Amino acid sequence: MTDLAQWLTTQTHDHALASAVTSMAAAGAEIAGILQLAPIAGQTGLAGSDNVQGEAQKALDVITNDIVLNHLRTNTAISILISEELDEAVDVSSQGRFIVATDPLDGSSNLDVNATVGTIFSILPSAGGLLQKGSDQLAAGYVAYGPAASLVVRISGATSVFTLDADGRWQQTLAEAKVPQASGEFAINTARERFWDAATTGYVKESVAGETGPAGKRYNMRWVGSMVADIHRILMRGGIFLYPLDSETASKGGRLRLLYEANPMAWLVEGAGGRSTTGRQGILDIMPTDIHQRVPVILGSADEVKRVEEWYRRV
Ligand code: P6P
Repeated sequence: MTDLAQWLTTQTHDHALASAVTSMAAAGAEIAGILQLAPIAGQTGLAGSDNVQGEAQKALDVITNDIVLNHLRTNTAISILISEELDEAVDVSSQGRFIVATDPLDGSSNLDVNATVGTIFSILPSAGGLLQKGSDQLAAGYVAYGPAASLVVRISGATSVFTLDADGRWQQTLAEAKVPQASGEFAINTARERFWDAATTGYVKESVAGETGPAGKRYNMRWVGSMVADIHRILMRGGIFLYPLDSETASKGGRLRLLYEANPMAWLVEGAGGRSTTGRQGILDIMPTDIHQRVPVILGSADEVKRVEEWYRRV
């Protein structure tokens, strides 16, 4: 079985870039161990502080951010860390060639109910500065802490999946993830319907109409409320994830963050043959204006994403 180190040699000749991925994978392996015991250690509660998003930080949001930072500080290839949990970008190594943007524990509100959460990361060239398009990413990945710990990572080729073994090593369990072009499964928080725009409303209504409607097939709905869990399902069996711009999130530009949620997920999904958009623009084409910028996120099976884009052209 191929492990992460062996796979990386087939994906890049840039040992420094490979080491940046390796550092994030090592942080993920350490976090996996901590999460398994967190309820016993009493670490699923609040930290008593808020992050830059104004969201109450879980103790593990802070702990996992520190773990990521500790791993990156040992790697001179890393120049800067951008994190959901840090108001400002943090300098790591002056001669580093890569910027890492991360959500160290996405979906942490699900920790209390033991649902899958994750660490998401994006790796960009330091030369490009803090604000670069997603298409400038050099690598991206996430670790899904579920029944198994899964590392999903892409440099510039295929999106590949690794599973953490009993010795703490990442063993390749899927060489090339493929998002099926067609799907009958959508993921959206339907409790927000009253805030949706006409395109989202039209797309969901068509899907719910099933065989009797214009889509002409039956749909199912899944929503974990943890982006890593929902995206991993879509990478594994297809589907479409929607957190569209709505009347409540419009003033902030959307709900999910561009640099360390939308961009890395778009990189991974497109590397697996899927498609990503805000509804009106490709996610990877967005020029960021702020390191914590929020954007609408619609991504997954190409046929479904194209149907949403058609709705945005129509209304
Ligand atoms: P809602 C988790 O807080 C998160 O940032 C994503 O992981 C997830 O997809 C989304 O928010 C869930 O949002 O509105 O359903 O709680």
